Amino acid sequence: MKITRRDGLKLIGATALATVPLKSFAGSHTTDHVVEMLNKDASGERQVFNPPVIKIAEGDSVTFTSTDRGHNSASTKDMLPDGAAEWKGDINGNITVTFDVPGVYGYHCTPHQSTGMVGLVLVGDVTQEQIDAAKDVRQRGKARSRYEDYFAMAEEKMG
Ligand SMILES: [Cu+2]
Repeated sequence: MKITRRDGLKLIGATALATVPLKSFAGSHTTDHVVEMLNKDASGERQVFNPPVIKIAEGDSVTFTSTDRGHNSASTKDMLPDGAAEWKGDINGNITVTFDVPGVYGYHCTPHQSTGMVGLVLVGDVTQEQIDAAKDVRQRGKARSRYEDYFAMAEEKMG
């Protein structure tokens, strides 16, 4: 009963999409956002992060969840703000990344980067210069066309 099982996983993913407010020791409020790693999204796009572009506040975190198996989340070289830490999750593993440095972050799934499994995290008040710098990074295969869409989405979120 493969379909039933898959529907069950989708439901779990939908529940996990709710944002969870966290309280830091300093008493300021930060939020943990959820990005799912999917074999296929609701519109039929294969090997995607959902949502692929997310705008968060400085100090917030993102949990990349292994809703479907076979994926990970890893920061992409040259698509990080100066001073920001790289990350690389395990395949099939969830990873929570805290974003303390504002700017534009590009990331990918290690086995599916060339098939377009990439995404953007926008932290704080992102500038056009920061988006342009991320656009200048060379992309291969389907990541190139996906990023064209994603940068357009990023620019909408910026304005
Ligand atoms: Cu993947």
